[in-house]
Amino acid sequence: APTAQNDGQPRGDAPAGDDRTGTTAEEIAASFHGHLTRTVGRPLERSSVIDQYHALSFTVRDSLMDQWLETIETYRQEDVRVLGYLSAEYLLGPHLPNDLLNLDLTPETEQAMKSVGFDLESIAAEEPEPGLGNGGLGRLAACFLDSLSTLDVPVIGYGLRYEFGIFRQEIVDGWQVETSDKWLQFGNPWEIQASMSLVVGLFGHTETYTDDQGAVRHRWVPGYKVKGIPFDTPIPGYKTRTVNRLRLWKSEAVDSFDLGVFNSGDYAGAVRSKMESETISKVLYPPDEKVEGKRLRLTQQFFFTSCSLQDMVRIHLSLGKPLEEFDRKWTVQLNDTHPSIGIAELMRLLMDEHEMGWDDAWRVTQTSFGYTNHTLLPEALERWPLDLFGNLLPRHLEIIFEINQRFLDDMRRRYPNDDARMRRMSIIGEDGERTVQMAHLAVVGSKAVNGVAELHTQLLEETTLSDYYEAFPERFSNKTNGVTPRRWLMLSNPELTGLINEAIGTDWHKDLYGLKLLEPYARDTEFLNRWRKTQEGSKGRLAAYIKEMMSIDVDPTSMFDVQVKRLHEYKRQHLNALHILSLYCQIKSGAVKDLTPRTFLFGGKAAPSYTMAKLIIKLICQIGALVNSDPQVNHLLKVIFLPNYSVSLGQRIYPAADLSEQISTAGFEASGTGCMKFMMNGAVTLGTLDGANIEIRKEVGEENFFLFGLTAPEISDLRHAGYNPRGYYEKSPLLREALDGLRDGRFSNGDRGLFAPLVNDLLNSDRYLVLADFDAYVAAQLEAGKAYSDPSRWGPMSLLNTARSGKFSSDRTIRQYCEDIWELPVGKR
Ligand code: T68
Repeated sequence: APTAQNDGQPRGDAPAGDDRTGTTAEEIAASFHGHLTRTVGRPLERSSVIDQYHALSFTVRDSLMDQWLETIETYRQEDVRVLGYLSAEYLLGPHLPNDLLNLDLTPETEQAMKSVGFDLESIAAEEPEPGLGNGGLGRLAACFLDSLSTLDVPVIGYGLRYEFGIFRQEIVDGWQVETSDKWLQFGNPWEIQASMSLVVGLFGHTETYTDDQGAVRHRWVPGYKVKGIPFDTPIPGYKTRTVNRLRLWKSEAVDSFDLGVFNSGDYAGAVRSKMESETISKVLYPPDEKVEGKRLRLTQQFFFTSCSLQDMVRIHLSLGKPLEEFDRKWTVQLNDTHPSIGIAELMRLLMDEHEMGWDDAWRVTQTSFGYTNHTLLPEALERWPLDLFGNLLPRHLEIIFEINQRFLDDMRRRYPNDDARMRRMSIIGEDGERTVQMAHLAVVGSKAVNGVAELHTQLLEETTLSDYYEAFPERFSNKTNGVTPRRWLMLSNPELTGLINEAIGTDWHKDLYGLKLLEPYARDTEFLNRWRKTQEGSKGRLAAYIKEMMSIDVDPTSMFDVQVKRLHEYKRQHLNALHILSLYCQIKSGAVKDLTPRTFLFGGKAAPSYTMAKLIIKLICQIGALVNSDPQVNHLLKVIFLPNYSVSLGQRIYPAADLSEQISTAGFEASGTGCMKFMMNGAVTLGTLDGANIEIRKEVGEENFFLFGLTAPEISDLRHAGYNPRGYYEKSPLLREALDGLRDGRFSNGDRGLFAPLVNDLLNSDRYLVLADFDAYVAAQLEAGKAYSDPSRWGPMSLLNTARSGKFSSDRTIRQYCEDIWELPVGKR
């Protein structure tokens, strides 16, 4: 049972009227001064920038609190339906500048800081980025929260409060080196600890007993218990009074210190339980190319999911509602399978703790959940070994067995004598080691299943989940991803935003389709000149950053060709690298003399255990060292690997990009979201027909997109027919020159061993068909270079990319989830 002192919701009287606290520069300065002296405890004259950052953050948080309380109070009084968004990751990025933008207080705050002799930008630069996510999936959750608040949709985002987020990446001698991310070390002014806690069980055994009414019931007797403590972060919408909450759970020992053990002289033993419990929310798992059955990972997933569902049940009961109506009050979205254990946990809570029968509990559960899939890679689908699962969560395994049995009985009636189908559809995998297949549990236990781009959803339906699609076609739908234009255009690119506002006003801030009004300016030479000047400004600022961080000069008038994303073989950063090597060889041999000058920019982290991805980083850095120092080449080419790619670094990069590299093997990138940020900022895409690229090309028009490569069906046919990469190597002189050079140590000071694993893999297996697409990629690159050198061609292309990016706002995505899955009204406040 929850040990809540209150209902976990901060209370307070909602202020009437529209007045916010501290909305003039004078009020902000006064509040800042107050926090600096009274909260932080430093006199103005002797305060450090980090002190100032804390004081200003508390100032901004104050102005969020009234609206926060008001939002909660409104939700309570209007008894609204609420979304519980469950995600193991939230890649939020810095709060301060974003919250100021959403509160519409940036100019006043700049002025206030100036009045006390400080600079807002330098203060904001002190914020450690909350990196509680790995990449696209975590960043999507963060964009969704911004859109949900902006559209006044009631949501609680639930997740884990990792003490250490995604590792920091340093590049040492061209190799990735990981260091830990101590984002909480100086405290986090944006979070508020709620005065309550919940208890989560682990391990132990199950029992069957007869209750007072003579009914046979089940219960779980956990062998171990941990406490979940909620930390809330306010999530303001853009120019709305809605402030939703992100609730992240920290794990603690139920009794942090065993005095009995301590008194008996076992000092280490006395703190062991505390340490073991706190380990659960200690560190974010970096995703590997292959998911591993690690018990701590399942423990993390169960811990935050159980806390979150218990919290929803608790709030539900505190409103005096029966649990039979849980699915009317709540809609629960699973961001991938990481929280899908919630399906068994809600069943357990309803049946074992609240005495509901199976059928009612199943109806409530199945109509509460929705599941979003983010990957087709078979090795990335979560499967837990049965013994590990049953040891940690014995009652949940029993429940899953029963769900599976009832489900398969049902299927056997629909598909008699089809054992192969039953084996394929079973939640319990029987190929090799027996496993719990979480994607199957998620589909069986949800009312709705969606993919994240049209192609991805189609492939889910036709391949990975085809049996389920056949059985329940009505459950499936597509929800193409989106990104928030507030952070990814207005905040990261204020100069372009200003230019757009001047031309078409500001309606697009909340309805990105409004950018369509820019289209006529594609024929306005004067406006296009200003468009280009604005982009050159962003490129100049990125060049200055590169100079400062890496002491390398890059030419802001060169074409900025950018690939930033996690390192993975399917994303094919090595295809990009091979093309650069080929250009280098052609310049050296004199085969190429004039070339549109290019700066190739890369950024992204490799999973620490992913050796090949780390070798690809080394390759890019090695090419950089070679090219950047060669006077015969470096006026035409520069190659930069920007270390520690993150949300804040992304905000510097997207506005400065001319060309957006989206070159994954068709059929492998579920959606991609970086592609959308580039497009909004006026970069032109060079890409394959994969993920959201297809929809980008459809929106922007094929004449404004550089397409290359095999299509998803072609890729799959080629693989089935028996793909032979060597054939492509033998046919393409450019490819041969680049790969031979790599193998012979031409680019690694004679070291033949260094890139041998990469070359061998490409020649002998090349799972992602890099060689098959190489020549087409080179041709598309040539075309893009030519287009860039003609401003009268490039200018309209760039502008039309921004003008036609309206579909890729996460506001559109959220509206679709609200209408089709969540049954939530949008923008009613
Ligand atoms: C990404 N997935 C997809 N996964 O790769 C990308 N995985 O195409 C899509 O745009 C994005 O999701 C949003 O839908 C991920 O980012 C992970 O980060 C991840 C984390 C843990 C375990 C497995």
